[in-house]
Amino acid sequence: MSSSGSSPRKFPHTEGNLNSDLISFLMELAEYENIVGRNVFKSNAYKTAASVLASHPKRIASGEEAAKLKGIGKKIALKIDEFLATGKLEKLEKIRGDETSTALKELARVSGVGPTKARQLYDEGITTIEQLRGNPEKLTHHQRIGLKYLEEFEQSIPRAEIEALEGALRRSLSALPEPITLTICGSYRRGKETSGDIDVLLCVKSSLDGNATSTEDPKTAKEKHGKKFEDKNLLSRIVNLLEQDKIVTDTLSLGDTKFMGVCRLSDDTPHRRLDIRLLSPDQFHCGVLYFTGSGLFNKEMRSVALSAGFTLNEYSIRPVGSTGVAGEPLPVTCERDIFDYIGMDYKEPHERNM
Ligand code: 8DG
Ligand code: CA
Ligand code: CA
Repeated sequence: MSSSGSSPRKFPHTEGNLNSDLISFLMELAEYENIVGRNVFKSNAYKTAASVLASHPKRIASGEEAAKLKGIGKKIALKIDEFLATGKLEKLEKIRGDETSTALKELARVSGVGPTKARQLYDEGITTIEQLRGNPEKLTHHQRIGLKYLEEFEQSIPRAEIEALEGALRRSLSALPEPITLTICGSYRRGKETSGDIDVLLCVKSSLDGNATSTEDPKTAKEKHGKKFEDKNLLSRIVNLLEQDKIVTDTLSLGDTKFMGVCRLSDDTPHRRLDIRLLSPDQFHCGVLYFTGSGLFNKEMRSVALSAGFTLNEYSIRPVGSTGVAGEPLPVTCERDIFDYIGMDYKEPHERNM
């Protein structure tokens, strides 16, 4: 999320929600704190409050009532009171009229331009997208591609298009000699009707166990291979194949296990942001859990894990001893195992939309 920045499409779905006016002013403040204030902590506090209201079944009548909900503090309650009483927020009126804030927000629309880069550009006298187009030398490769497809990347992706793309990806990958499993995660896996980008997780059986020689202790083998794939070129072979098949059109960055780029289903559909991760079988389920999100759900789940004595990340779940040192990764055969370890009721992907 850090690299894509905050954009309107990230806002919770507010249409028809009883508190949609409150949610949208909270998300506007979250965006302001992220891009202009560069305060992730404050930004997240607003995002959490917005998400709490998005899943609240009743219309909020006062700040006091809102403050009773977990995730909404006193300061936000005061803003809710001000909004309910006057229909607006003094702070937001100021922000909207402020040229610096407006310029920074505008620049941060570009994929790859985060709060720091936006500020740097602004300090160099760049305040509009048009000026940015006239000064491409100020941008990295990623940011240039972000600028090139600015309007296309801002269009949300219908579910049916991702379904079709999933089929196209599978057909393409079937040309590889090694069997690969493909799971599209992110908002798509959470059942959303539209998505901001496409998050693809790939898993191959060719890594750790397959490559350790029979006399090698598996633990030594793991250390030696550093959890990387023996075939360092696998992901670039995959990307080449997707380019040949006219699915991938541009590369933003490519490593051994992570690809960020651009794809297109056909000449009639917009260019879309595509993220691909290559995971080994032992990392797969923690990876699927993490990349399914939502980001706020992950945050919540990690804190449940910590209270239960585990540390959870995109690769593994590990017990944390009384000394605070994390132990070896625990065996995981499905997502449910992870919920079981930490004593949390299993949630289907569509129940993780917070
Ligand atoms: P969207 O693309 O439709 O807007 O929503 P999304 O699929 O939920 O968001 P995403 O930005 O594509 O991220 C995919 C998942 O990755 C997200 O659901 C949860 C996980 N994730 C975190 N933290 C972060 C982070 O800091 N950056 C990114 N890129 N992903 C993160 O939990
Ligand atoms: Ca996504
Ligand atoms: Ca993504």
